[in-house]
Amino acid sequence: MTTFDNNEQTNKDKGKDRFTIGSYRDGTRVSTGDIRRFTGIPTFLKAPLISEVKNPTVGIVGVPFDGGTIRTPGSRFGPRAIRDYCWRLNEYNAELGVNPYALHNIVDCGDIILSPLSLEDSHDSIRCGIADLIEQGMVPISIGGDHFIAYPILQAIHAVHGKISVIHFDAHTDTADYCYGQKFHHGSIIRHAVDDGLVDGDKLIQIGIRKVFHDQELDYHKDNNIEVITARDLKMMGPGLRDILMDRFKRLKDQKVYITFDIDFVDPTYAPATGSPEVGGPTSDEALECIRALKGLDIVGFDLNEVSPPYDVRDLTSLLAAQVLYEMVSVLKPTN
Ligand SMILES: [Mn+2]
Repeated sequence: MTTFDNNEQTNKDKGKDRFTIGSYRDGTRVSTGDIRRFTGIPTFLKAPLISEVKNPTVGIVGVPFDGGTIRTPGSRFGPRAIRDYCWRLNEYNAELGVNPYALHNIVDCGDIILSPLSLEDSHDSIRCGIADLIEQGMVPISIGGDHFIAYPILQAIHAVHGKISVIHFDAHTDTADYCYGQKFHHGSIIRHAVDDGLVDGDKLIQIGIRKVFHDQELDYHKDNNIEVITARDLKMMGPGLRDILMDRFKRLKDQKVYITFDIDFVDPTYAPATGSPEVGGPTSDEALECIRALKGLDIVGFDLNEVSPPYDVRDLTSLLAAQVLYEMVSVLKPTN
């Protein structure tokens, strides 16, 4: 009977961890460290479900809400597509020299159930859902959905950790005011986070900005001492980008830091599937280096938003988003 090693990185003892062809019972849960990872039920990072783990420490949850989108919806399908593409990942992160699966009890928490017809109800569902994960001892990583989801998440984070620092990756500032007569939408969440006192402006860093809608837009940033690192600034940092950013982040060293990552931060060549693509952005390599630069910070949560699979090309955006998610868990301080 033919058998195979089922773990390409850690299976040192050839006599152990072997399986037999045709064992479908074995294949319903297939981890990232398993060469059969293109099979099995897809979960975020091919992690077990929350119900399968005793003491989960990192909870990844889908937030399939795109009712905050101004023009181009579709990101409600983001969590599903990103789960599907996590089969490309493996366990060991060679760039950072870590195996995040060994440092954390990572679980897939399923999706927050919400109403596509009510921004108000969905706001409450997201806030309560994230609060619940934190209460259970998990660092929450939320997969959108449009960028509106970051606002109720920040409220839940603030309720536990108090005032936090925020690093915001995006092509846009998301500090717009009313739109179609509505105060709350995916382009105004950062303004609300600052105005509500969830984060102080001088503890907020925005990275990748390249679309400024009018000449007064950055006045809000000056008034609130918000640091802006534009896409051009990033490009000028060159190949030493990771170290330069790490240096810039040092001022947040003693703070609790929350990271919000809009996939439109990345150039549409690498991430075409998003509702508000802006050319002139970072490459996929530069985007991953930006995440790696977060290592060492006291990170209390992440979100990854605005992946809109209906606009994808050969699943490029889902592939990148899965890798971004993997880099996120790779920079978290050990939680178990
Ligand atoms: Mn955004």
